[in-house]
Amino acid sequence: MKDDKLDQKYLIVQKLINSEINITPSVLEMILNMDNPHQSLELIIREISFIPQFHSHITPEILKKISNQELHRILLKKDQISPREGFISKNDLKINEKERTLKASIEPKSKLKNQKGFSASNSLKSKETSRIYETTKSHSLFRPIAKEYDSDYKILKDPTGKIYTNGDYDEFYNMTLDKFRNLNKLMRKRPDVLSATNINNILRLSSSSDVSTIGLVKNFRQTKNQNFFFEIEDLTGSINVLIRKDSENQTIHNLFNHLVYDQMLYVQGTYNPGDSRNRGIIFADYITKIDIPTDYQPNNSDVPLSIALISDTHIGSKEFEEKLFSRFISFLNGKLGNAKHREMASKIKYLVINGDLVDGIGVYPNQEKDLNISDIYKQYEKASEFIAQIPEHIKIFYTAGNHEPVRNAIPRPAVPKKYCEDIFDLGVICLGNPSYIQTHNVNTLIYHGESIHDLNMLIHDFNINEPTETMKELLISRHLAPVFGEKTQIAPTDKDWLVIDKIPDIFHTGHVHINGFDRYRHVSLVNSGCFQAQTDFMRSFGIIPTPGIVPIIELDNLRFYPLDIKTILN
Ligand code: D5M
Ligand code: FE
Ligand code: ZN
Repeated sequence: MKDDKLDQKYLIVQKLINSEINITPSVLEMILNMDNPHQSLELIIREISFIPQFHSHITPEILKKISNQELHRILLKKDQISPREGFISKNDLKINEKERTLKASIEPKSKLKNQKGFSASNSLKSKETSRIYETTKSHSLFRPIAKEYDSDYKILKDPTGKIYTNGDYDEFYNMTLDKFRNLNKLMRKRPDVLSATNINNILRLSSSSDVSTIGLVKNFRQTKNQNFFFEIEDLTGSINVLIRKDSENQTIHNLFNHLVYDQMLYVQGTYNPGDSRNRGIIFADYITKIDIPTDYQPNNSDVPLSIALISDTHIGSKEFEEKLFSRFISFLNGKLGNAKHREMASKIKYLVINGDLVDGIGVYPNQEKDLNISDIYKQYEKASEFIAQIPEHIKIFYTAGNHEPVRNAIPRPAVPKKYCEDIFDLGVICLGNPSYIQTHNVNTLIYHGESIHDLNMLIHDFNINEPTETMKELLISRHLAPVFGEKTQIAPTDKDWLVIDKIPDIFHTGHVHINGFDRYRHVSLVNSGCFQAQTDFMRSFGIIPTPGIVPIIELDNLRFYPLDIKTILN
């Protein structure tokens, strides 16, 4: 081979590496034999990106899909080659079965879906759904890495089908019992909880003693002298607790400031038995909530994939930000933004839609005037039109928010198939609220966020603009709706589905329509904002939503990017 041909070959292979395209030796040779290999290659790349079967390998078979005439037209138009018809004849393009594919692209080493050959990936696709398979129509350089990997997920928890309730007293009782038992178990895992006695056993003591116990907060107030007074109860009784305000410990002040009824506390101190006039009381020197360990180590994936988290699109509402949402879908298809955006989109393997996908009907009084689609089936039809445009290699999980056509009380089952059959058929996994999923080893707790407002109302430090602060308190409580009897409707079920027994790696909420990103003890906290502009209802509350910002989390290192769709240039 002449030196300049070797150089050409080197440059062409480099270009293919940069474009993450594989090529067979015969096609490479064919291109090198053209008059202007570089321009020809570019034309071929552009043209084959329109071929649905093209994945990431230029093979004779793929070239065959470009009709002779078409290829001639492209190549001749630019005067690239003399019309040496032979090289694109059917015979010349016959696939050589033994031909080895040149590894021009840097393929991930493990868990490749198509390790045995590139043809496998095509056959794996197309069965499951009718979502789009090729995402590269207008961006020949968009080759999603995520397409190279099989999805690897588990539904760890989904209340759907397990939460029927009659609303009777026994069910409330059983749920509270379950809440107590589970939270008690979690509290006892703390290393500083050495021994904890039943409250009834403490009440029986007749002399002053050192004690420790665990209970749910029944009452609390600050006394005249600004000391903190609590009453806690367990399954055996209730007891008063006092902790001095002059305690050195700032965390006690924070704990008290963030206290709500029904939260679980561990109390350690000296018990002073009562007398005929006063009940016994614990003078506490140490109090704590359950919390999560300071050294919690999150799980991560060993493959470079990402999860995108959205919620509150409110399709059917006049305020649905349709253009913004379409832009997000273009982004997922590698058709929005620059190379960096395409790289980000390329890794997305999972998408969570955390409730309020549709605006629903009859969710609040006079909702009709806020709707431009007032039929729930048509709202879902519209939703499925969008979802159908999401690349098929992205696995979608959809949980039920308070606008979905399903009961309002939590835990809430998945939207019944009769409403969203099209979405089911597109391979979307419909789940209840809350749900727990595992994607490539990373655990995500998906909760719409109903109780966030309750905590914001009850705790001065919290407000709607900083949802992750409230989310931290939910984690510290190890419960998604720690306070009972506020605005959040909680359905009585024998098991308390709202206990956070398993520490999530990602905790995802929506509902407030305001983005938030933070970390708490290595747990990623995300509120995914919305795709709905401010409604009259929000205006009346002074709520300023943050539509079009999508949190994307890399599963291999848990780094997150708040992708602001509004600011991406085309
Ligand atoms: O919630 C729409 C918006 O209204 C969102 O910003 C949360 C807010 N919202 C919802 N419920 C409440 C309560 N109970 N108090 C205060 N603010 C609330 P959506 O669920 O989409 O209708
Ligand atoms: Fe919403
Ligand atoms: Zn909501």
